[in-house]
Amino acid sequence: MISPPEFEICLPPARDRILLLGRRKAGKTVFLSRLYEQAWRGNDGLHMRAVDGSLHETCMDMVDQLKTGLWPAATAGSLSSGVDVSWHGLHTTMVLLDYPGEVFRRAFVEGGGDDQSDKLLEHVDHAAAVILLIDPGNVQLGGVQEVVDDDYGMVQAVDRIRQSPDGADVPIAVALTKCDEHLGLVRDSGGARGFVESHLPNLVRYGGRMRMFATAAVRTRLDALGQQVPNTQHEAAGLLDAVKYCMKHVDRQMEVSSQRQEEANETRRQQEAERLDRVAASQSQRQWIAFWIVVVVVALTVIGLALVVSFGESSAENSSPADRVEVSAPTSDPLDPPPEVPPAAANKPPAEQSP
Ligand SMILES: Nc1nc2c(ncn2[C@@H]2O[C@H](COP(=O)(O)OP(=O)(O)OP(=O)(O)O)[C@@H](O)[C@H]2O)c(=O)[nH]1
Ligand SMILES: [Mg+2]
Repeated sequence: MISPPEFEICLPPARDRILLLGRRKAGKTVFLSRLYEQAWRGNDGLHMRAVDGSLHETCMDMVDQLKTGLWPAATAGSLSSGVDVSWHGLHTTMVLLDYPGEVFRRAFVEGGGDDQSDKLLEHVDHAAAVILLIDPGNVQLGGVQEVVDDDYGMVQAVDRIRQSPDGADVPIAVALTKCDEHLGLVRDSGGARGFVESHLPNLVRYGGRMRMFATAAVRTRLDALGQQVPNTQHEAAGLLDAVKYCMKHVDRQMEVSSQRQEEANETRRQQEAERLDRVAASQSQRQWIAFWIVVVVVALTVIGLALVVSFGESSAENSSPADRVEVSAPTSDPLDPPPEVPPAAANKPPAEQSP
């Protein structure tokens, strides 16, 4: 029986996806659908095509809904889809992912442990590029718990990325969302970088090299009831720039990742071959040992039998005269004088003979 491998090579996870990370209401769904719609049209050079139709349809439905002045409902389930991305001769397949913002909180603030947040962490470990979606309105005006998501939660996320294999070079773009509305806040801090540095200094400390973008997936207008509703008449701003920044670095990142995978596969193949060699060697060693045991046993048996036989013969030869002397009745030599008859026997009259 072939024993299991002695140890496994731990392959670094393949980095094959652009990930949008953001808390609840950060603007993930609006960002993703507008980004996809813009890139699907491809006017700006960057083109995206969902591999399966569901993401394409969901994004287009969402954009349609925004056009009618409706915001999306909070995302209930996770949606991920492969997307072919091409830009300036670079072609990559990536996974775009949308999920409920609560999952982000559970994964990065509450320590995970449930299926959905574990899945999100797995996506993070496979990220070739990450876009952090942060609503500046939440950072500056949100309650403590809401700010914790963007401050502590984001720090946890970038730290995980930076500490993971090859994570130091994963491009991280920080997209400040809803800048149609919050542009004033961002400007007051000296722009997107200034805003992040002054309001989220730990993000910069743990994230290292990152690029900040002020983005607006839609503009807003007031409806008849005085509510802010989406206005899609203007182009989205900054979405494609964030993805292009990622694309510039992602190619190299994915190359390194696939090289590592290849090297790890090669090492694993070699170790497997060595293990099989060892198994075969020990099997043949065992067979030889069994063979020699049989040979020795047979040889000893033959020698033993031969000894018994030869001992029997020689003892038969050696022991006959003696036996004869001891066993046979003593014979008298004809030359010997007749044995003396005891006097009583000599005088005894001969027994009467019957007629
Ligand atoms: N002004 C403005 N508001 C936006 C924009 N994008 C999103 N919003 C607002 O932010 C809200 C949340 O946006 P979503 O895209 O649903 O946020 P999300 O991150 O997907 O939220 P969950 O699905 O709950 O995690 C929307 O209902 C809008 O009110 C934008 O580009 N500009
Ligand atoms: Mg959503």
